[in-house]
Amino acid sequence: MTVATARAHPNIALVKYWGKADAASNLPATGSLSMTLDIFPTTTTVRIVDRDLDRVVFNGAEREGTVRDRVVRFLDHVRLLAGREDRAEVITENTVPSAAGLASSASGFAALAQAASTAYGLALDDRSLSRLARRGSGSAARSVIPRFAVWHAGSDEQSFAEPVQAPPIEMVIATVDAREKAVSSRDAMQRTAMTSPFYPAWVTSTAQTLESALEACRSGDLERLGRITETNALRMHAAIQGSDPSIRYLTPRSWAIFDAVAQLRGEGVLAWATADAGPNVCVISPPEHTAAVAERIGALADVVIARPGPGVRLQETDA
Ligand code: 2P0
Repeated sequence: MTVATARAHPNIALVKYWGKADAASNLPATGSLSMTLDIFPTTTTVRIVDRDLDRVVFNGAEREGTVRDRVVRFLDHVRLLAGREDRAEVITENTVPSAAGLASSASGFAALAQAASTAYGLALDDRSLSRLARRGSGSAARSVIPRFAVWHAGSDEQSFAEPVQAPPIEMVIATVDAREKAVSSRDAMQRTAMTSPFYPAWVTSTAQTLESALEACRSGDLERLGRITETNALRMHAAIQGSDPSIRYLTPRSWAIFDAVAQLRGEGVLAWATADAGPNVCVISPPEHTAAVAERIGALADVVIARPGPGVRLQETDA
């Protein structure tokens, strides 16, 4: 096959990935746990072409510079695996509204891993595909997997994501601020590891937290998983804020949402908040409580509801 199209969705971590054991092959310092969303897919077509250079088109615009370089480095790895040298055209349509503040690197590199490996004639199993996506962006390893995924720390061979069973959860995503963040997660992760005195405690505690979260998943203990999710996110932000120079992603509006979620819990609504490397807040709840969460949080920010979604899939290529 010389052309392939694949689609993948973003994921939000319940136990976060924040820090690398190895930057070259993108091995995480700790494992993480996530929900793949059913909204905002990224669709990528990779076509082998008779050209001297790779071509990268994102939402209709040809890209040069760092975005293209990162895609070319990824294609170089696929070519190494496939023992090929021919160039490719990569056409990506990303539907994450920039206003939603969700990163597109997870869905983007998951879709690219599937499309590129197929176009270059590699038939990868799920583990190998997740390991490949990991090299593009750590969190992309998890977007290969449907619904809920655990991404393991360890060696290159060990560090893939695989499915886990979890209690029924939906997510209310609150957009607090859609502007591009001041410090990218890749840079902030590195600064945290290099300068935050809380980083070693973050790594040690998160390894234990992941074990507890997996236990909560196995026993279907939603309340335990919810508490773990909120605590783990706040610990990550504490470690980030401990960097020098300090980085602060959460704004007063983010904290207002955390407060509203705590208030909802006080009223008997099961809801827990998490936030990534930016001010937006995601709130998990069982399906029967999602409407109450969306209504309360919707008074503070724009909200959209996400449910557990599909893993990466090949699609028909148009034209
Ligand atoms: C996560 N984040 O677990 C964490 C929580 C953001 C906050 O994974 O350098 O874009 O490409 O491996 O995957 C964002 O980091 O970083 C991220 P790279 P990535 O979802």
